[in-house]
Amino acid sequence: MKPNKLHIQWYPGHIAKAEKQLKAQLSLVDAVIEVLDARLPLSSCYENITGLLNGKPRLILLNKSDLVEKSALKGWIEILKEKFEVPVLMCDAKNSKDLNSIIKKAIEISEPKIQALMAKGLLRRPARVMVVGMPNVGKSSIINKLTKSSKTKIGAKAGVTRQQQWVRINPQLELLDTPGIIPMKLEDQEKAKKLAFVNSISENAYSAELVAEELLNSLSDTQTQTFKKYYNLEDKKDLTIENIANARNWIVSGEKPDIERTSIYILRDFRDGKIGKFILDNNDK
Ligand SMILES: Nc1nc2c(ncn2[C@@H]2O[C@H](COP(=O)(O)OP(=O)(O)O)[C@@H](O)[C@H]2O)c(=O)[nH]1
Ligand SMILES: [Mg+2]
Repeated sequence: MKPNKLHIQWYPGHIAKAEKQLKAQLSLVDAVIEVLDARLPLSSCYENITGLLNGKPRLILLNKSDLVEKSALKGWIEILKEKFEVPVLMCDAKNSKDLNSIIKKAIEISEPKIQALMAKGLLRRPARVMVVGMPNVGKSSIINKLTKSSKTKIGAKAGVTRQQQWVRINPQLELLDTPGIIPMKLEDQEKAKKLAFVNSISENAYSAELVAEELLNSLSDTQTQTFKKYYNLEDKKDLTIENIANARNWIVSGEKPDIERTSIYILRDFRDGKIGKFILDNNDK
């Protein structure tokens, strides 16, 4: 039996451990690149990041830009710049075209830190940065792209755990090759739901049916039309899992709509960007 209300669970023990690990990684770098999912410019942000960074500069990347409308995303870039007072770039990690501007910006935001070291009499060294973000936003993809642009692994530095490798991107920039995973504190269930829509939350924490149902219910009128069109659903029919199952003929032996399979397909089609380009956050809250 499925529970009839979506509640996404999390595990406080894991959070404490993740936070500790993230803090250890952050102590090694001059600046961070925070990766967000462009479909959730607000909900994939980590509220406590400024506390955790303790003044370290941050560059925000709105990744998966290929899955949203460019014009809408440009608006969001301005909103985030104003809200957080940090540079914000869009990014498509499936592509290499954004790499140069990311590298350039990462060097730029780290420069004051390097200048401060030099003012203390130290020699100039490359800026050290790391990528952080919630699960599945594209951290590893971005690290891979950046790393491929330069293959110089420079190994562990003193005081660095053996698994932590640094990659020299260019003479001015070194990247930690392991991403910092932002611990999920899901007090805010509205946010948790949205993160589940884009697969940022472990699928063990919820039932596909409830998440698919919430996704369908959360859509704007225009987005609902886009879904109906994709699944060939008549306009007069409501956008429900059952109606989609019937329209697609996803039926279990006998005549019953296969709700479970349909839910999984809806989430997969949505996450793959097959249905359309959607931004799921609103700027009014
Ligand atoms: N469409 C699209 N998919 C992406 C992009 N970046 C990453 N992905 C996909 O998102 C999933 C999670 O990416 P990954 O780099 O493993 O995320 P991580 O958990 O943050 O390290 C993978 O299936 C990637 O192929 C992007 O810019 N666009
Ligand atoms: Mg990863």
